[in-house]
Amino acid sequence: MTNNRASAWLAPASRPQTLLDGDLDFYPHAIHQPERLFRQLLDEIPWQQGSISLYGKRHPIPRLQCWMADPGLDYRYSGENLTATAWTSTLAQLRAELNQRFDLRLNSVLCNLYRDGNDSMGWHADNEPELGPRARILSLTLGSERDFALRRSGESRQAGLLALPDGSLLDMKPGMQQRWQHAVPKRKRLTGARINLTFRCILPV
Ligand SMILES: O=C(O)CCC(=O)C(=O)O
Repeated sequence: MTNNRASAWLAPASRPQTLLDGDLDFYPHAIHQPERLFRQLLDEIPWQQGSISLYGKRHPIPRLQCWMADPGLDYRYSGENLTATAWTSTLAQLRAELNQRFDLRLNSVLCNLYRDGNDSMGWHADNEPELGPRARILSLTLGSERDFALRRSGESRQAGLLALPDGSLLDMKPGMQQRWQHAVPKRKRLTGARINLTFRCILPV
């Protein structure tokens, strides 16, 4: 057992499954002790109910969320302005480990809490201008397994479903957000909660 502070959460490096012609790397077991990390984050993150505007009316989004980022890095996402919350110690540590492992400069994370299978996320690509044209996004799943649906940009037909287990990591490579859209569909019978963390790098304006 290593006591190395640099690997408090990440499991030893492993080879990913490469999908979508190289646009997506999938690490099924990226976190050790994912249950502990899930419980800690459930408690530690100041979860908020966000809303979106549809035809002039505001509607609650079907999940809780929190935008955590370096100071001043606010984000416009799904028509909503997200104000940066300061890093919690756990997420600061996890970000440092991911930056080191993947040689990145991640400066923000969108945290989503799917309370049960009624919570979901609709089709979209993370292609906001703040991410630049070559966005690289690391997406971590903790808790209940959920399906990650994929379709090609500009098509309405679903191309596939990837089951994301507890402790898994997706490395969405530059170009994926331009070529693919993704969604987390409802699963009405599912009672367990899931946390998803999408670590991003917001570019200076
Ligand atoms: O929950 C997920 O796996 C997807 C999250 C997502 O698409 C996003 O945060 O933009």
